[in-house]
Amino acid sequence: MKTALLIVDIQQDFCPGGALGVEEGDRVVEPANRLIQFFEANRWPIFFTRDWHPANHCSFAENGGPWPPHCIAKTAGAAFHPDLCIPEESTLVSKATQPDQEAYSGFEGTDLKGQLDRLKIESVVVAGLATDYCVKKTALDAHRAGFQVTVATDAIRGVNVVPEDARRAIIHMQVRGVNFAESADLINRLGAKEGGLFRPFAD
Ligand code: VGL
Ligand code: ZN
Repeated sequence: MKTALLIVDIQQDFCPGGALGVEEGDRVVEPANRLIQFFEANRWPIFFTRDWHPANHCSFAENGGPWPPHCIAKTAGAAFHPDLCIPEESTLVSKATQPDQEAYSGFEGTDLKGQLDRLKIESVVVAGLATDYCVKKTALDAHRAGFQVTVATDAIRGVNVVPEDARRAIIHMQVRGVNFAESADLINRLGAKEGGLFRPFAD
């Protein structure tokens, strides 16, 4: 089964100190990098989504939305975390780029589905930020589009506007048929099953 990696919104504004900092958001970088390097070593497709808003985006509080201004296109806050590995071959997916449209899912208003289909992808691994918004919506849309979906448990963190939102989001995804696994287990399993470079992790 051909698998792609979807890295969701690991951007400065979603990391501690950012405009919409997620608690421990930067902790996803290390496990995400291990997944990225594994996919890159196998020459399997990698997609990076990014929240890429215009300065007058409808999700910002000044325009009646729920969020402080964040991930404004081309600003430092919209940049990927500086330690995130971005292989040259990978594909960038910018979303929520229109002033009057919110898009938590990497599939909303983008050609992500078309790109995955053209590559004959059947399953996706999802990691990134934030568990209770863009990771959730992206994973659910991927599942709805017919892909087998596995979310890397150690490579996601939630905003938790309401305490336990991230935990509830995980249950919601599980009920809908999304799978969950630790990144090291995923790598070992994909390496063994799909004939990928097998680089088992000791821990
Ligand atoms: C996100 C809130 C607002 C996300 C994006 O990437 O999860 N959350 N915009
Ligand atoms: Zn946003």
